[in-house]
Amino acid sequence: MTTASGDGTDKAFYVTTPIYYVNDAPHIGHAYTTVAGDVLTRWHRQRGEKVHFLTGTDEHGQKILQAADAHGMTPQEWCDHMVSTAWLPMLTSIDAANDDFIRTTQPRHTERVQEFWQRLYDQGEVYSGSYTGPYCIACEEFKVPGELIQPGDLCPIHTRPVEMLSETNYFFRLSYYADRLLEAYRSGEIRVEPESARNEVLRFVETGLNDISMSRSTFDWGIGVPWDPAHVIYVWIDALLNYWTAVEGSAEYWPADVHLVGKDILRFHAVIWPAMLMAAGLPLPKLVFANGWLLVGGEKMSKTKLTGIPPQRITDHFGSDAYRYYFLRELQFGQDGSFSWESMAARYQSELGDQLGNLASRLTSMVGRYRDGVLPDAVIDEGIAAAMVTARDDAEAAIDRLDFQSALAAVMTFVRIVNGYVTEREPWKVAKDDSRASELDAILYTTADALRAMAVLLNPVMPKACAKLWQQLGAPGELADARVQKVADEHLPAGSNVVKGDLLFPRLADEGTEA
Ligand code: ME8
Repeated sequence: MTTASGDGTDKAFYVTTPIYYVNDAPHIGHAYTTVAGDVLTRWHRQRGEKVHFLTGTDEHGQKILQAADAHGMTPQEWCDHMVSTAWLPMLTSIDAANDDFIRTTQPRHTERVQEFWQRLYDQGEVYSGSYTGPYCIACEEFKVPGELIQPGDLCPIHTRPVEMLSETNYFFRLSYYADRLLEAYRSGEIRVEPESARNEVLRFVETGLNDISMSRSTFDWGIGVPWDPAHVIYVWIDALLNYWTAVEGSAEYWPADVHLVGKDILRFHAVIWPAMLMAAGLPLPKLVFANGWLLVGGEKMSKTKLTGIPPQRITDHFGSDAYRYYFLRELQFGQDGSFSWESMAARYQSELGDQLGNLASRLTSMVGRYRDGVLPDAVIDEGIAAAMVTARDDAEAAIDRLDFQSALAAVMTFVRIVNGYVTEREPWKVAKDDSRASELDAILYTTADALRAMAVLLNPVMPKACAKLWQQLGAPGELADARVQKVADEHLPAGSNVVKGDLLFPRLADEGTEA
């Protein structure tokens, strides 16, 4: 059953990722933001909320045009090729459960973008003017001269030379919205997180805003400016609208609850986008959350620097569950953090294999051996029941802060506590003494019920392993219908058929875990 989202209305909890450029194939940096969005989405679904998760691709602009040219294709052919061979398969390899996938070349987007800008033009929000400044094609953005890296006038994000671009085109009067933006940040109408991102945005807007050019006339791969066919709409101004066009601006979804973005595109989302919405008289997204850089060997992963690792290289070896777990457990969401094959392998073995997987296999074999696979009737140990409540409460609170690392730490602490409980109670010794049968029943029941709770709490992160665990425990009903809020109130029924199935996280050969 689907109920309303947490705010008591029928509006869905609406989560978005950036729409990614299709000039190249995805790497683990893109998958990082998408995994975070997916876990947030699945967590809210596990609460029984109505959720809408959007991701997609950004297909216009010079960068895409250049990539298509370099491959001898038309831009549309190139986009179609990249979406079907690289971007959609990426979602499958990380097991993303998005509700929609928007492409900015789809008519549902292009038509609404044109309507949106025609309206703003008619209202006098747009004027014709000219601008000259340093432009980075990789960012598709004019740079402020002071932020360029010297010597050589390099883009601070891509460390490659910018071009001087001089254009006569249309401008959106962004400057007019500076005060209203500051007011919206201060009142909490739009939240920008983490704190470092909020401070950056405040500092940026407090110094005053320049109007921004919203059209291009030197190339034609874009959405036509409706009142002037010689221009196309600037790719960013087109792309940002995807969050709104994808849901047709419907009040069932809009405003978005969370825009997840990388910190490279924070200003677009926390400054330009809300100003566009203000100009159109539309409600602002509630939260823009900027994740940090994913670093590899100390460097930001990047397509342009050719340091990108395709997600599939990791999921092929470790599986999608471990992939999803690792990136959210290892890195503090909102801060920079490093990926390495060694730390991935270490977490897989120690936390998933030796802790969670081992606990499940110990329990299922013991119920098989000592109770013929039938879960005995008993009451859950009080200490474990209390630890279960703590794990749930801590994880719930952490998810509401988008602190995935602490949420997972809370659940894994519970896993360690239960492992410790089993080791301390020594059920293998208790089983040798028939007069202690009810004590053995209590240990088996407590452990099985704790594993049930782990399946519910970890399902948003590791859906495949949790489905297996649910089935091995003989838990009733669908895992998807087990509510995270009730995880400590509902219990496994006595008599459940417990089966020892495959190991949840089998030991892996070293092959493929190159440094
Ligand atoms: O900017 N670490 O698309 P893009 C963490 N089309 N996150 C990373 C990352 C890294 N090393 N590399 C990429 C665009 N990301 C625009 C967005 S939205 C209306 C338009 C993630 O293909 C992060 O979310 O360059 C970053 O913001 C995004 O990918 C950039 O993807």
